[in-house]
Amino acid sequence: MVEWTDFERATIADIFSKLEYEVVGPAALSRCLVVYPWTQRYFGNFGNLYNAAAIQGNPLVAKHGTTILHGLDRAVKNMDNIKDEYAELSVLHSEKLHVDPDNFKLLSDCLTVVVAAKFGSAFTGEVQAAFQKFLAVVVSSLGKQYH
Ligand code: HNI
Repeated sequence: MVEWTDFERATIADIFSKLEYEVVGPAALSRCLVVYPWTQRYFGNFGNLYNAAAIQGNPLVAKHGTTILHGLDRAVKNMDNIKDEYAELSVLHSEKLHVDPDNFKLLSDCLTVVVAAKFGSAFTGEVQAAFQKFLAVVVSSLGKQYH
């Protein structure tokens, strides 16, 4: 059971309330596919992922990036029970999609970069610490089915 301080709860709620999911989700997923090209292997049915421009302009990448942000929103709304909230998604990613769980961390780091760029100086060390903690719980919960 993860303990959250009032500051952490308020910070996570504040960050997500200011994110445009249909902008940030596609930006984070595109960045992950560009920076860590082996993650492209799971999206073989997404068409053209030939280079960074193709990835950034790919409508299926954009749609799926938005889906991922909505997936994260479920954790934001249920911070005291993220593991149960993600039980089904963890099974899906491990048993059906066979996504290597190391990739959850890579995607979450790309999301941090995108969020940091958006918030600029407001993304202080304390804010980042809260955000990283939240993402670490998400990554661990999504990976639960693997261990
Ligand atoms: Ni992920 C489908 C959430 C990381 C590959 N993923 C989903 C769906 C959600 C989701 C929600 C839709 C499920 C459904 O249709 O019922 N994924 C998340 C979250 C994270 C994450 C919250 C981490 C922050 N997924 C990843 C990573 C990869 C990944 C890192 C691969 C590198 N996900 C997939 C694939 C699908 C998927 C592949 C199916 C996509 C499709 O539409 O075919």
